[in-house]
Amino acid sequence: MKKALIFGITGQDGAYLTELLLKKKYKVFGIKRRSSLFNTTRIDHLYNNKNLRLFYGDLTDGLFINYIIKKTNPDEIYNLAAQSHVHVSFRIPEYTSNVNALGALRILETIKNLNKKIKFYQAGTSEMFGKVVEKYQKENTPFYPRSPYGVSKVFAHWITTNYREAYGLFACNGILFNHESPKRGETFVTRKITIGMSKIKLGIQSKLVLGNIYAKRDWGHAKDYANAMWLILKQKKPDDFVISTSKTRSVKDFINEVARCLDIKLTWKGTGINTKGFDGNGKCIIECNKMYFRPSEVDYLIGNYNKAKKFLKWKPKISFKALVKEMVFEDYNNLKAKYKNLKKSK
Ligand code: NAP
Ligand code: F7E
Repeated sequence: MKKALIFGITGQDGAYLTELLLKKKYKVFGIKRRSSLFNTTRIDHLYNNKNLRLFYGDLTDGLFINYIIKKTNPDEIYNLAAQSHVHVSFRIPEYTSNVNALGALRILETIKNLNKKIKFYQAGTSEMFGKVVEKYQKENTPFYPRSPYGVSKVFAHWITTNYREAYGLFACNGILFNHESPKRGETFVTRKITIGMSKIKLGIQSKLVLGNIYAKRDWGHAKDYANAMWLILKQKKPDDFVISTSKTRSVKDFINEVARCLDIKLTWKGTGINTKGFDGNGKCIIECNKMYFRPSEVDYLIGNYNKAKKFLKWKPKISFKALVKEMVFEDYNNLKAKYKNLKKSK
């Protein structure tokens, strides 16, 4: 039985990857952080699976990392743990770097010292391309990160490459473009929109306030992307892969698709930060505020996933429309049920 150790198991990707690995009959060890509230909601449905075991731990704690890798001695390690919010990284750059950059180094150094046969996956990101220097970003497109988050991930990328070249580790970088799902964190823009607009439709929120709605992203589904992570470690030789859909859309396009799913007749007026969205009754339901703008922004991302297609036989299966529909359906129905129960209990 293959053993996998997942750092970041309680996050969006951790949940999809755990489902996949358990289905493939892996024994899965996962690291969860100590928190004053429950933080295992995304994997609670897997709790009774006898092949899943969770440990408390933190990527900032080198002693723990050494202990847990020694104890579990996995075949594969997936490093999905990160302070993953770009805007927040401007406020806590040192912590972001400690977790995202040094965290990866701590794992690699332990693998090097304990068991060089362990395969390692590093969760890299399109944010490394930042102010893009090529129309379609691929594995050898130069990086130009635009946030402490992006910079921390560039370090993690190159230290992974360095340990592969210097010590012969089976260490791989996935360079994943934005991927979303109903399990997406609620402060990322897609989930903020599906929740906010569902609440507006249900009459429990009057307005959705956003930042730069003209930024463009290449959005895929997290389930497809978790599958790519597993395929990357299945290769004969360690390598790096871009995972994307090769389509780009603005945040405004995402809002329009959500409005369509919720049957909200949305019209727009104004430009730039003064852009406003109105419902069928002429009521302003969307506006922009400077507080959600970043000190430096990534305006445009679109990936070229040809290498993954060729070597991993991977391609995205879930379309943009299906992704938005699934997210809206989940949020709208859960909020409707919650709101109904709240009304009853009053
Ligand atoms: P996420 O939902 O924010 O999950 C991050 C995970 O890391 C959570 O389990 C979190 O624990 C854990 N974590 C945070 N700080 C930690 C620490 N100090 N020690 C141990 N664990 C810690 O992120 P995601 O969307 O699943 O993304 C997974 C990985 O892929 C991240 O590294 C992210 O940077 C990267 N990535 C994401 C995307 C995307 O579009 N989703 C694209 C490219 C790359 P809690 O649950 O306790 O917070
Ligand atoms: O922002 C704009 C914002 O926070 C997307 C992380 O998973 O993907 C994610 O990073 C865009 C940006 O994702 C709001 O300025 C407008 O241009 O959803 P986001 P992100 O920054 O692209 C990459 C690949 C990762 O690796 C990261 O870990 O939307 N935007 N208004 C807003 N963004 C947020 N969060 N909130 C707003 O109100």
